[in-house]
Amino acid sequence: MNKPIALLTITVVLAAVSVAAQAQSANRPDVLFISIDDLNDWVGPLGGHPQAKTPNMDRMAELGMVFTNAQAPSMLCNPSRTALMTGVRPSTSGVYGNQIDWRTVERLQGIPTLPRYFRNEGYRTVGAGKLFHSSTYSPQAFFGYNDTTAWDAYFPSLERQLPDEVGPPNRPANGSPFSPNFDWSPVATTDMAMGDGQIVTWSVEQILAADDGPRFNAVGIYRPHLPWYVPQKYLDMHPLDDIVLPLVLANDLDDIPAIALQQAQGNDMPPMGIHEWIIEDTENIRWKEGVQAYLASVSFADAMLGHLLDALERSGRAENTIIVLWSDHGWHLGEKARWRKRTLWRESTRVPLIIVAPGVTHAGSQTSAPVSLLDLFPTLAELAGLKLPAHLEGVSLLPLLKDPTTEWNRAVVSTNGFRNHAVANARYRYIRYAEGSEELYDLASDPNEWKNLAGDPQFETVRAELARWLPKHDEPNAPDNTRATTQ
Ligand SMILES: [Ca+2]
Repeated sequence: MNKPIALLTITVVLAAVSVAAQAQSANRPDVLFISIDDLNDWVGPLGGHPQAKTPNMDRMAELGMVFTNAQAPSMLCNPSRTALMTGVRPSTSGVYGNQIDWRTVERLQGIPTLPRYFRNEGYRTVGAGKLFHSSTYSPQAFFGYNDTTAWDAYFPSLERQLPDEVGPPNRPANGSPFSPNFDWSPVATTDMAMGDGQIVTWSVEQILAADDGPRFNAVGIYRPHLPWYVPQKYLDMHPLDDIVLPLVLANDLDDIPAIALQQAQGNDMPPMGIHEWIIEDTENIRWKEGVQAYLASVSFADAMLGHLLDALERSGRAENTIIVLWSDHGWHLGEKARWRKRTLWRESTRVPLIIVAPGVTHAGSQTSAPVSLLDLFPTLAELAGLKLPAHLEGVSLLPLLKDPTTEWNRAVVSTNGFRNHAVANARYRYIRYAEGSEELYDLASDPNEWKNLAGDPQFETVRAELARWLPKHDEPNAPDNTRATTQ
């Protein structure tokens, strides 16, 4: 072969490779990545509360696949979100609390976060609202730990993930003795003037924007995070007199290790635990008001989701867009005499997870296979046809998305601080605390986790099988290095 022909051949080959790369990039699916903060299983597709009204989550469930046994990597915003976004477990990174800026943690240096990874691969990445951990805005407050290298555009800004919003004139409006954040109230404003309304308005513009190439649109909806301020119409959807309270067993805590109660109580605020204050009102009006306000906040968040799904339909790109909806952890509203999160019980660890992947998922499908939010990074990378980074500790859910009956002999771990873990498989949940005490629940016969079976010799094989999945390594706490205080 003479030289000119060789050069010509090389040029033609290079051009062909380049065209192929562009074609591959152009064919890659878009991703619409939606998180809803502090959303527990009180949503239509999971049936955690009989009065949940979430028509848009129901609609999304009809489009794709619902995971009915999805577990959070941790039960607090920062460790859960950091794990999802980096693909690294809390027990590997040492990020267990909200006071740790993951960006400075040694073990996570050089690891691309999920949106950064998609950006590196040629995606246009845009984000709005709380995606990485962030506290509400105030002049003194800390803004959060966004990956500022991950985005082509961000609302309100790379440094500030949450916009201002209107609250009631006096806080707390519910008369609670706790921080002004533990509050609920109707607010006299429109949906789109709310913080989430502003986030969704901006995100809808991004979804409708005409541009070429694959895009990764991320939207962080903040409600039902406290405070539960929503327009009155959402409270009207859940009349106070009809509110059904969660089931609570009177002596439920008698078979729980002392360390579990200490950890749960440590998250309440002095001088009195939240649940004590709630049930001080023997008519249960406070409890009903709290449940009503949470259900109303969930319905508000659902309405926000509806705007995003509508925009995607209008954009003409729905047929080539993967939609994923997730929450960072659950929430107690009185179950086990607890409010808030940060426990290893199912109310804290179980999260909504819905994935719509055109051409992959089947409409209206669901699976009870145990999965973790850690699995989202590899799943989305594989769905987009990208090479999986080596550092990921989750697994791709693609086999389940294709076929919900795929055999799935896995168990997944949720972590609440150093060496405190819960392990969930298809039927049981096993909890082990740092000092060695344990809980074991059979969800098939005891979905409320009332009867601790950890000491029952009949379940020794079950206990041992679950214990096998505990992390082999527990990284010590990374040092607190910020002023963040909210959850
Ligand atoms: Ca019990």
